[in-house]
Amino acid sequence: MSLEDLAAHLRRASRVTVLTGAGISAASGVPTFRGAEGLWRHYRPEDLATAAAFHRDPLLVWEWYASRRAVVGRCEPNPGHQVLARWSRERRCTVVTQNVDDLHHRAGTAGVIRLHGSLWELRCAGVAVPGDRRSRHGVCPEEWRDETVPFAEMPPRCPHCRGLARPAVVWFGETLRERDMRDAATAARCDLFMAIGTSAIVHPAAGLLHEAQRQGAVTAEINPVATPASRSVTIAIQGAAEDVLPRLDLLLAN
Ligand code: BV8
Repeated sequence: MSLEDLAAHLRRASRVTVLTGAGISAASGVPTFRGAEGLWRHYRPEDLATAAAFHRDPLLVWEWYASRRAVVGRCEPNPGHQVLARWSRERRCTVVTQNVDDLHHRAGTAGVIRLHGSLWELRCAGVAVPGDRRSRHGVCPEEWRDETVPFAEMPPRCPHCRGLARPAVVWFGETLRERDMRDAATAARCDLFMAIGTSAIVHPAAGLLHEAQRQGAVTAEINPVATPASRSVTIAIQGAAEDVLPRLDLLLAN
């Protein structure tokens, strides 16, 4: 199955859903998770992106998030983001992302469903800062956006109770926000489901492709390498998102 076949399905489809992972931001300079560049100070992401790691050493976890914010803050959306942004505005597709870099937003993508939160949003961790009697836990704001790099203070504090703040992301072992899961399940009821730049390993996000397939959708994958999903999709395009999406867009224009 070729890129032309995928373009044909795109032309015919009325409901298209795209699930993106770290691979779509690779060309922007955002390190992916798996593979050597995913490691930080010899920690695997799964070691740091957990509530247990945060309670064990909140400063270490915040230093990791601060280093990712510093990197992502210097990155710009790439042609892959830009094509999906225009398609979303033309109501040609719904974008569901696992990424916390907000590059889809910065590309102007309409109606992005963020499954795992954002590096640029914080919330109260509901715990006092160790040894700081001033900090107490009250009725704190749900979440707030903070794009300052570097932070004024480390670890960042809840502006309301001066307790610890935490990144407003979904950590391993934490459930996704019900609203996001519901919106993603609705989006999986589509004619064409495309998985772009994801290793299709992390659940429940990886399950969405099988959910869409189960409901009769044609499925496609864009990834330079094979993933656990490659054998089950209708069309597997081995290539980089920042190259394949503009070519696909051109085919659609003809
Ligand atoms: C949960 C936010 C209820 C934080 C993230 C079922 C089976 C097995 C395990 C589980 C299961 N259900 C639950 C689990 C446990 C766990 C899980 O899935 N573990 C994995 C490791 C096996 N899931 C959870 O804990 C979820 N919560 O289920 O709660 C529950 C609780 C307890 C027990 C049971 C149930 C929460 C998951 C969310 C975790 N948070 N991020 C942060 O970012 O700091 S996940 C994080 O990692 C990312 O958001 C993303 O989702 C994932 C990384 O995956 P990818 O984005 O795909 O990136 P990766 O680097 O892996 O791959 C990049 C791909 O791009 C590669 O294939 C590469 O070839 C390709 N590529 C590279 N360059 C390009 C490219 N493609 C295109 N173009 C290019 N240029």
